[in-house]
Amino acid sequence: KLLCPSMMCADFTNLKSEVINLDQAGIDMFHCDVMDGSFVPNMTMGIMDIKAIRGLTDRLIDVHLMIEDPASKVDWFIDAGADLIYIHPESERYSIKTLQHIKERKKLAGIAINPDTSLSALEDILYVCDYVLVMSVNPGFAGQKFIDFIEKKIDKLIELKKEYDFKIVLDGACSEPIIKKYSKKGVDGFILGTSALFKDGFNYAEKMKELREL
Ligand code: S6P
Ligand code: MG
Repeated sequence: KLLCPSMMCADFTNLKSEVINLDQAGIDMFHCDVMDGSFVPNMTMGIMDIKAIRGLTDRLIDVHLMIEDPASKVDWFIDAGADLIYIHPESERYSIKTLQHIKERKKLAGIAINPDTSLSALEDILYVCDYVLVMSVNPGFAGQKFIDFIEKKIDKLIELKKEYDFKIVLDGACSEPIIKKYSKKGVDGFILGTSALFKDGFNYAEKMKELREL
């Protein structure tokens, strides 16, 4: 399974050692949450943070864009060093066009789906997705409660994986029991925030070993 630390949960006063420690602990992908204070009621990481992380690691970096009008900004994040960009179809009228643009730039393209959003209107978009990020909290903050009814969406997506070629990643309150349950079902990856990795003394190497074994 893909284990992706949510960098907004890291200690930014020590960003360099956080990146190096997480890299050495064997994480798969650095998850960078970008918010604009408009699509979601918060602001977190930006282009400079992504550039800084890019300079410190060869591992994959994904950027989760929780912003209005992502089409006009995806290039900024690709130029900053992102390998995978998630856009929200809720804030992008031409998702397929934007995802194709990401792929033309030789990067991985993903959609992120809010708990409110049903899959029924999104099926055609799956043709051009390398990744689908299912939100199991309302986007904006770490440390929220897991929204259980997204399980139905996950089950449908696991069915749809037989027809389309994408990976499913779960984002929001991914605790040990959730990771265990959903990886058994067929979810490919998990975003690790305060529920699984950034806690208990922050020994990343030890925690990552535990999480791998789940
Ligand atoms: C939320 C963001 C997420 C969180 C992550 C935190 O808007 O997209 O990536 O950072 O879910 O994890 P946790 O375990 O604190 O909920
Ligand atoms: Mg996220």
